[in-house]
Amino acid sequence: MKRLLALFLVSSSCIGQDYLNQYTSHAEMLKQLKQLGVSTQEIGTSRSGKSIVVAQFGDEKSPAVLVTGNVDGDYLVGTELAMRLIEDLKSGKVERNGKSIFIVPMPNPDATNFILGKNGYSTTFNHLKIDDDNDQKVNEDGPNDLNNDGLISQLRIADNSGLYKISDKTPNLLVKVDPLKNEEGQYRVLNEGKDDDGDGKFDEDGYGGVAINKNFTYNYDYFGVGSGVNQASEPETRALIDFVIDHQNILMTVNFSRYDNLHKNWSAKKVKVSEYKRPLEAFDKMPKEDVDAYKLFSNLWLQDHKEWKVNAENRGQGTFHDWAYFHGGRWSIAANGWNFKQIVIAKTNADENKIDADADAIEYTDESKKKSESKNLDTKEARLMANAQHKELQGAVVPWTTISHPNFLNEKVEVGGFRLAYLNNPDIAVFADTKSSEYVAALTTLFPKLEVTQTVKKLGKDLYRVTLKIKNTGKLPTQSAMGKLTRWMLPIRVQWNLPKENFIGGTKRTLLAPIQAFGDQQEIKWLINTKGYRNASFEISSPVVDAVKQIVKFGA
Ligand SMILES: [Ca+2]
Ligand SMILES: [Ca+2]
Ligand SMILES: [Ca+2]
Ligand SMILES: [Ca+2]
Repeated sequence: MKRLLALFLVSSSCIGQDYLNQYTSHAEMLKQLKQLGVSTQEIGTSRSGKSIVVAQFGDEKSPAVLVTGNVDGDYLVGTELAMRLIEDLKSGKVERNGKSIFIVPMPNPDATNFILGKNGYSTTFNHLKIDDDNDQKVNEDGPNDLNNDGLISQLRIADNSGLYKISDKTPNLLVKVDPLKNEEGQYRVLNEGKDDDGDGKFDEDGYGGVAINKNFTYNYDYFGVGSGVNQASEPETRALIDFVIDHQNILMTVNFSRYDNLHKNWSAKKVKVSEYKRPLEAFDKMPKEDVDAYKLFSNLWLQDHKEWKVNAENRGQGTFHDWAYFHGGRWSIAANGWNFKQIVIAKTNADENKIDADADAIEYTDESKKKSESKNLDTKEARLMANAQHKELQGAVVPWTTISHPNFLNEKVEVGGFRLAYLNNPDIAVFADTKSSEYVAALTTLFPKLEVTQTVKKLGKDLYRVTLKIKNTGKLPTQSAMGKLTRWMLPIRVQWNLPKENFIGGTKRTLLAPIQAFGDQQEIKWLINTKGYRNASFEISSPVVDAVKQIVKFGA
């Protein structure tokens, strides 16, 4: 709904309309979920009391995928893709193949609403009032709107020792100088602000708080900026952790975020779990067994997003997606919601907006590519700049204007450049063709699936041997190796309905080692005293695998 509105605005005129209004606020999210008639529950509230909701498709206990949008806070795109998935599931545009899908579209509502608030200052922090720089003052120095245009953008200060210069090809764009080419800088670049409390530091203690995507327990950044007083100190963090722990049926999480582990997978150990040296150290890499699954997740994504040029980190410190795998034991995917290669530059303005052949633009070049190619690389900033111009996006890129700055009285200071939120969150038409909903739907086809064949043999009076061949015909193993290690993904269990006394060989309840994907199987035998029973039944299941129930007939 929001998307339709945005398309309308862009196609007619958006003069005077902050382009960020295209993005969904907390109140709008709740309203849209209600209008769609989606089943939701509150799983927690943010520091400022805003509800964190999960939308649920399918039942509570079936094998499931958990999708989160924008745990980061400043990656508003994530929420849009999560809302798009909810619409697409509701309308039947995408299937879930009998699996359940849980979606938390806005896990960090305080940061989201702050960005969508009065000046669009981009933050990852929740509303907790905290003294970031230990000067016994709280939130005393955040960014300032120095040119009173209602936006927080950038400052550039004329300085030959600065790291930035004006692009030869795109005059409004600053690019980094190449020290190896002995290029001279023209500007220092800072965010728009001043030293409000005179402590010599700029914007060191602004709004909030704790960055939720730095507050999870795995690889936590102790005393880091925004990581919180301790792991999982925040209600938003605990809401997600509790939800995953309470739902053993979540096989995987998909996180639309600033991180990406699809274009570049996590690194893996060279050995299998069984070869790990004891005592086990903290798991900094994934075990060898799990590599193929992540390749599968990548390949599915790359089918539709191969041309993307992704420089995002594949892991962070204290992030949700790292936690979900390395502590939670679930498959965990981090995917960017958009890429600058999606920004199409109108051909009619080709000369004005020409952005290729910009040899200055080295900031985003891929060093692994050949040198000759790097000369033709365009950059995220250049395309964003061209897009803002072409679409006349209000509040995305700001013309440079000179101001008098209290901390740089004798220097030439200008305000302008990029509004910081724009660097992560473009005009939403840009990511209209991200196949995010289709991707999540495709993931639901990968789940492990059991096929069971039974052989019953009479060995004597009331004595039978039952052999079960349990095959996994799915594309993922029945347990991740990490899930087995952390014990947060449960093994397959075979459970009989006969009393335990009737088992002469084997047991009433049996836990199985992981069954690998694509047809791997295990064979298990029981010796059963059937006295008093003409048949029995068993159930084979785990929270992440659909149960198989069969009856075994004795006699005949
Ligand atoms: Ca302070
Ligand atoms: Ca401003
Ligand atoms: Ca201070
Ligand atoms: Ca200060």
